[in-house]
Amino acid sequence: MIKRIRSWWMHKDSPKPLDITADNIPEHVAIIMDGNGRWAKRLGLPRIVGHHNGMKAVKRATIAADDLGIKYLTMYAFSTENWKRPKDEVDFLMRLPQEFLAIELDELIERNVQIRMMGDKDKLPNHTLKAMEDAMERTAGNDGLVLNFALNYGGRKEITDGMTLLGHEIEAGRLKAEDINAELIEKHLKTHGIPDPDLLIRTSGEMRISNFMLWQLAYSELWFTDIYWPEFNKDHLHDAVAEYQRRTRRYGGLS
Ligand code: V0D
Repeated sequence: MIKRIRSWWMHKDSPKPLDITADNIPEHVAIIMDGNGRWAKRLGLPRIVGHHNGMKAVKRATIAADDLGIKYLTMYAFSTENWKRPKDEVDFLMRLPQEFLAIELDELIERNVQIRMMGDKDKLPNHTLKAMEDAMERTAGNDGLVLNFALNYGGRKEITDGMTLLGHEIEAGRLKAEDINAELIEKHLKTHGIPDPDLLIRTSGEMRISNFMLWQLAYSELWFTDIYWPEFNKDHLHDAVAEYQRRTRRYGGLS
């Protein structure tokens, strides 16, 4: 007998019982939030309107993930390559964390969410960093959903920086090359303490990893959709999780 999560039956805006079971919810979902600019262009709007509506989709995805019992949600908000965009657009993007937190932080705290950031803090404007550090501090004692923003993040840079740290430890005589293993490498990545993503979602039709969590996605299920990120809502997350469960269904309790 397949057990379903009560809240899905009872939710008044959920028209039909969902094809999701409570026993195999992905612990960590990572999302490449692609298609904000294309969504805006299709509507004849400036790109920044797409980014702004993308921010609203971040909120929807966070609430939907929390309601499903997902423990870690990692969102690719800004890549190490995004600095190449026009200065006006970068400046606008760098104000979104403050704006998001000003609107949403209280509700996220009520939900016991922990806000974290993964990426290089150098190059981020002070106002961006301050808003995020304040939110991280205020939510550090929470033990609910971990909402992890990848910001000024790149997978190769993450691995390169980790290898530099290991190199320094060898130079200092604290480590032998033979002692390097996967566990030690993981400890030197920006995700240390966070399990690998079970499920990667990418919107907007591209079917690439694009330098996101290269090490951590080694065994993740990948789910792609043509919809643009600003259109993303809980039904899309439910579709992704339902597909994840179809792929990983464990009959008879053996993995
Ligand atoms: C634009 C789509 C939320 C992707 C989502 C600076 C591109 C909307 C945040 C955010 C961005 C980051 C940290 C935080 C709270 C919120 C965000 C950026 C871009 C890059 F603590 N949305 N969002 N950050 N976009």
